[in-house]
Amino acid sequence: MAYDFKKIVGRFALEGELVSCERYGEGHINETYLAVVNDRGAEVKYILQRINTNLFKEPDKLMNNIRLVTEFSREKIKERGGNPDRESLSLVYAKDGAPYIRDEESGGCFRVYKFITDAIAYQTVEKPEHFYQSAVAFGDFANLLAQFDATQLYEVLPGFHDTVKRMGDFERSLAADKFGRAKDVKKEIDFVLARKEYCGKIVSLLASGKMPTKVTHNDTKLNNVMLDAKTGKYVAVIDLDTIMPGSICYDFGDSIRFGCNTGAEDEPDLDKVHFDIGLFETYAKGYLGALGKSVTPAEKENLAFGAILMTYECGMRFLADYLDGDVYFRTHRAGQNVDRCRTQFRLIEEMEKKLSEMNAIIERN
Ligand code: ADP
Ligand code: GN1
Ligand code: MG
Repeated sequence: MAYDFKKIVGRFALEGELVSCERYGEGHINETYLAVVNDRGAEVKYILQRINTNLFKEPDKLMNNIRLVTEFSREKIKERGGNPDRESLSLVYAKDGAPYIRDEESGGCFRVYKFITDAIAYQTVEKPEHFYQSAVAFGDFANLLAQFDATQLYEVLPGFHDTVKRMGDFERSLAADKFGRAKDVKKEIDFVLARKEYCGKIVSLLASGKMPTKVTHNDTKLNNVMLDAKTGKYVAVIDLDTIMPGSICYDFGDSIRFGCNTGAEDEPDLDKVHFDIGLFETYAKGYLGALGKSVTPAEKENLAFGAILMTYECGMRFLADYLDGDVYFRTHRAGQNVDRCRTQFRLIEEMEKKLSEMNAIIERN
């Protein structure tokens, strides 16, 4: 789809003339663009995103969450003497004051963020120190939001990490088998079904109150943190679409799922895909160190299991999306969602063998 970017960017309260607007980043959900503006001779960058409204059906509510969270975190960062434009995702509001616009021509909903300069969102762990920094970033982010009034937040994607619900969705995709693809992924389907007992564990701990429900990020991949291009230190946590009530076991687990993989999330050669327990310890140190005493015993007991659960959930979602015809996660080639689910299942097999070692690491950190 070709958009009239000049017109779209022109509706936001920013100075200057649009020079270029190109696709950017490797997110699976939104359409992200790097917009470069010439402001009286100086080039200023912005992130323009078309919000995925297939998924976020109520952009008003989504964007109100993001407005509240970013305004809150900007204030907190100012209080601690930091630079809010760099250390927090910062919205550029539309000229009418709204946090996003609806483009009449394309029907698309667009938002603009200030570009976080001199920082990188890594796709894989190139240095353990980077992974450590992402752990501290998500830990600090959780601390920052601990004082945020969660009742203000709308649950944009209800049951996002409710694995019992996710299993229901998976079974519906399997029963429908819309494209006759189930026969090609029998082994993968059996892998999911054999582990159904994983689904209810954290959900029921939260429901019974044995584990606290907290404001969580819920999409804690390494490429959702910006690290300083020079020092490698963390700068900001980004991708705030999924901030909702949840468990820190989800946030911890999702970081491990992505970052402790020695291969890419969609690596077709499974010989390259292993669970790196050294990186697990690196992340645990950073995350638990940042969270300090706020972690409860029930959370601590389930952090390592959370890594298996989040990997299982994500693998199940990739497989369900393959069965549904690749409609949810952005794909660039045929079979990419199958490759993605296979890497997740390889990681699970290895984590299952190392669960007691993983728990021991959590214990000593
Ligand atoms: P998605 O929801 O599709 O994952 P993200 O919000 O994570 O979209 O953005 C995709 C990518 O764009 C990020 O991984 C990062 O590389 C880049 N990005 C997003 N926001 C910013 C920002 N404010 N400054 C610099 N880069 C950004
Ligand atoms: C999506 O938006 P992105 O690429 O950061 C997805 C996550 C998955 C992840 C798998 C809103 O994250 O839940 O874990 O892909 N986000 C949403 O890489 O569904
Ligand atoms: Mg992202």
